[in-house]
Amino acid sequence: MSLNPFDLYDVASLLTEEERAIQESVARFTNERVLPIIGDCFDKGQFPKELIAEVADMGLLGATLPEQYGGSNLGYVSYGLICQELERGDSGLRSFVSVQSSLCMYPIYAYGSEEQRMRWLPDMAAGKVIGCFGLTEAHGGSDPASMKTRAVKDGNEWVINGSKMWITNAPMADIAIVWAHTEDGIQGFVIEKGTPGFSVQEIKHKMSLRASATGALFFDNVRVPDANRLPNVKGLKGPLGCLTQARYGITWGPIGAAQACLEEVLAYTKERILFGRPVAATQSAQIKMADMARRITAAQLLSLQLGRLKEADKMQPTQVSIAKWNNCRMAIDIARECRDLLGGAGITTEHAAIRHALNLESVITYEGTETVHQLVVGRELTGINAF
Ligand code: TGC
Ligand code: FAD
Repeated sequence: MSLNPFDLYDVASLLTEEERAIQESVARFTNERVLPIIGDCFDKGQFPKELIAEVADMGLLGATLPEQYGGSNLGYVSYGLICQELERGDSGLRSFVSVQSSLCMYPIYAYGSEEQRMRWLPDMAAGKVIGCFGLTEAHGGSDPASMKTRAVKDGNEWVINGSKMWITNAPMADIAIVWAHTEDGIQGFVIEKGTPGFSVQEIKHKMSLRASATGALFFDNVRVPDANRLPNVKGLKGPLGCLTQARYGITWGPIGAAQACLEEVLAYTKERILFGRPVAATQSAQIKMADMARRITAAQLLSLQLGRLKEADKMQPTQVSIAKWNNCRMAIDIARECRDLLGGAGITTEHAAIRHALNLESVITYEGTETVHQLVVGRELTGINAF
């Protein structure tokens, strides 16, 4: 019996029936609704907003949260598979779901009051309220503790000044989760669109994640009520805890991007006749594609075990760093090699490889650059902080 080239180790057999069903339904959505339009969205630099309602109807926003808050109460392996199948379509769509679920709904759920949960989460799960997450500032995203954004208490309100840069979903967000220094350490605030002094500027001319909306946030004496402060966390561990959630999902996403690239070159090299034989019949092309399959297989097993650790509440941030580093590196290398195997045809968005390769330049940078994750692992091994 021949093996599935995209699942050589039969990872599907390690999934529950529910997990397989979710993967299949998101895969169908990607094939039928995302792939036909995404090259065009990337060309035009547009996020496909028309898909938000469908993504919400499928229960993909806040998928791991309890149903009382609009979530789907799914396990973390299911969430990972959702990320994988969406990113097989495009990293931009997966980013939208990651930010909404792990960076916006998660902090409201984990650090918010019951009133805040009920106020925002059901509408966010329904895709009626879109969120963005403001941690990075222009002067140095790798070192968020150096943020300059400040919130000062004034009676029952907070006055926020500063700015945030490179914020996914910002141009279309109804609320922003913003992290600011206070007298009491870093705290999170929910800032609503239209609040006086709060403005958003779209970042244009991106060559990566073009089917995702990215912006900068500006706060000029923005006043928010104390009811919009997330009361249950203080310090850098608040935003870093959200990053751990999002990074976990990101370990799965690039597997989908790499699978899409491999699928494309397997078909292309069988059809492309050079020197009297298909490119797929050459030893060097086979070695390249075999090596891609090997790296994808290793990444699948890494993320699955990470997911099982997470479900058992045993996952450590260092383990997430290893998988984020490994799987982003695996996918960007594969996307670039696939672009090469497509020759000149590989440079347009008619084929997916260049779009994935360019997207992965962001994915390997955001949520902690490759270097940041290497240094997290180095710190774990040596006990010495080299940041
Ligand atoms: P450090 O001293 O290590 O830690 C400070 C406190 O935080 C705790 N902690 C964590 N908690 C949860 N998850 C983690 N991953 C954590 N890492 C650390 C830690 O225990 C400590 O708690 P406590 O109670 O002792 O105070 O902090 P550090 O200043 O040395 O920072 C280390 C470093 C460099 C790893 C951190 O600053 C870092 O991760 N930098 C990278 C920043 C980053 O990834 N930004 C991403 C912005 S969001 C984004 O990119 C979204 S992209 C869109 C999408 O997701 O699709
Ligand atoms: P810098 O931190 O300035 O890093 C520059 C270089 O220095 C990198 O190569 C880095 O690896 C290296 N470096 C850093 N520290 C060290 C060290 N100690 N030793 C050696 N080298 C080091 N942020 C948000 O808050 N919310 C979002 O929604 C969001 N979305 C994003 C979407 C996109 C498309 C992009 C590109 C970014 C997004 N980000 C977001 C920001 C992202 O998290 C940052 O870009 C990232 O954390 C890196 O920060 P930086 O760009 O300021 O680079």
